[in-house]
Amino acid sequence: MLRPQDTATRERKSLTGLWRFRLDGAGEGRSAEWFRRPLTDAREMAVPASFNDIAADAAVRNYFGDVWYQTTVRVPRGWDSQRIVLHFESATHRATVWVNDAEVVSHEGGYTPFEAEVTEHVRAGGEARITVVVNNTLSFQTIPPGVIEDTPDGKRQIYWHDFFNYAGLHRPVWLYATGTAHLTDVTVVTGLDGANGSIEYRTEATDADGAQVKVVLRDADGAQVTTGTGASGTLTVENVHRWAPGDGYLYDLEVQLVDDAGGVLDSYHQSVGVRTVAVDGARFLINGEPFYFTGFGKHEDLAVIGKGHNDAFLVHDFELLKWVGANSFRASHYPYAEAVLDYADRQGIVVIDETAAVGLNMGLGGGIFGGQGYTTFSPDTVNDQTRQVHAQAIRELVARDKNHPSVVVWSIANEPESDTEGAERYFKPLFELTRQLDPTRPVGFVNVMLAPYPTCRVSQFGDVVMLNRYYGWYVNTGELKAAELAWEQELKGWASEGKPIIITEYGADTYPGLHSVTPQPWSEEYQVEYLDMNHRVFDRIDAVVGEQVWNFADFATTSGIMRVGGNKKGVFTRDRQPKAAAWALRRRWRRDD
Ligand code: BDP
Repeated sequence: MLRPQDTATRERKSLTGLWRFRLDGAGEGRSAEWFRRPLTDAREMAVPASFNDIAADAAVRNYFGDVWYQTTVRVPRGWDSQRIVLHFESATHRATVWVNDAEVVSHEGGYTPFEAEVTEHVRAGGEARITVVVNNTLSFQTIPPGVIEDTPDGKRQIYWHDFFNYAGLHRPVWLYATGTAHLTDVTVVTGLDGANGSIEYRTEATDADGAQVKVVLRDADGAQVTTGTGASGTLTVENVHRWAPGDGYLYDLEVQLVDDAGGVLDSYHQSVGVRTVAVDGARFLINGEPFYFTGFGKHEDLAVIGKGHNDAFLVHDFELLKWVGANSFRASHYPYAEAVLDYADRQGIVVIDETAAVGLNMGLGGGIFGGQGYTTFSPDTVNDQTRQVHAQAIRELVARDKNHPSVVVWSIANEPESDTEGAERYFKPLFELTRQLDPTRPVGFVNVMLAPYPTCRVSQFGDVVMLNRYYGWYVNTGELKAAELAWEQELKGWASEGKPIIITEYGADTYPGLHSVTPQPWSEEYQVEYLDMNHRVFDRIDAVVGEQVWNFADFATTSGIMRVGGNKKGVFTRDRQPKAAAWALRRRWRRDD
């Protein structure tokens, strides 16, 4: 699937704005066919945004079930005899879409795009009613998983991940037009050979019999570098300007479908960063050079709009990443909006890209999330069907993000149970699938503290070891000396495996403005000392090739006695003000400035 673009042959119309919106607590909308007419009893709702925090109403915030969105769009009159497509960048966690009275598409999974051709249901110049039912319930057969429990005061949605289950239409929605003969996919794989670069490209097209593919590569100034013909091929870029961390240099590959007479039937622009990624022993190499990750695990999380994409915060967050000296982040714990990855490409920020497989670990339930007493891998809980859904999530992630130079690792899950036979059986085929889909990038998963060295049975499948550890927070709380000893001992064990180790989470909840002379947990001083302790340990272990603090900013979670207005492990507050730790990290990560 190609992302909607405006090109010489393609045109798109944004459907963002205010839509009609209605909760469907009784679950009657589908059988009553609400899509057939204007939604009654509707309120207005912003798209893109999570719906949860927009209405000042606990019943909306905590709602789970079907919600209905509807808008009316005027199809551009110039789109006569064009192929017209309706495209959603995401719908969390699943959706079914109607155009006027016709059902056009359903999609499972809250963070990847889907679309439907709607040519036969609309008319250029005419109006079309678009209705979407979005459903946000989580079960053992969804990614991420959850369960609905009966309680004395009704049903309750439980899940095992530590962020609020924001839902809705989080990202832009588009109507776009192409010619009948059109490109459907472009893949690029880049290589380096001394001063030269190579770009291997593959294209797919539909209704394009007799048409030829031509490609034109231009540099960042728009000057033509080279051309090629054929549905696939390899281009050589002499004296290539490499894409590198801190130098987001991009070429533009224009792919054209051309008819016999030389007429351009379709034109699509794919940006290309020429770089290589490899694991060599315990080193992580970008362009053949050892790379050390500095940065954070992040979230898509903002006041009021929840997981709604926002360009102002996109730019601001990257400004803060640079200010603090971060060269990378993990798209924890789900695929982020495509605009984020495009921006990372342009800014030269490195990304660990993750599926939404978070919370496949019922052992984590206690204390934080409530749900207890479940077995993770069993025929009744996370099972073969879940694995199919998980596999599809991996397919859609790789299909969407395969061309981003910023993406250097696929993380197929965060903190699943990984010390059991069930886990080993569940994950082995998913690693194989990911490698088959993309043999060019290292694959890993993020290991949890409950499966410390040497008990993990899943890390054997990874090219890199990714660890989330909270020595000095969840264990050895307030005891940084004991934490340092225990942490170093475990890390030495992992280092003996000979793979690169990325610390994908370490962090301490910190209430901004809370201070203590003798650093106590929750104070700004403790967060600084906690990070310093971790850094001393990392600096003593050569196999550690990266440190990503949990978290970039404070974020919303379900309520509970372990969370004070959400998770407070942010180095920045939710509104992006620095805690003392931000300055400390800046001193460490920008020490050469
Ligand atoms: C890890 C999770 C992350 C949590 C974090 C924490 O990967 O999502 O928010 O710990 O407890 O378990 O703060």
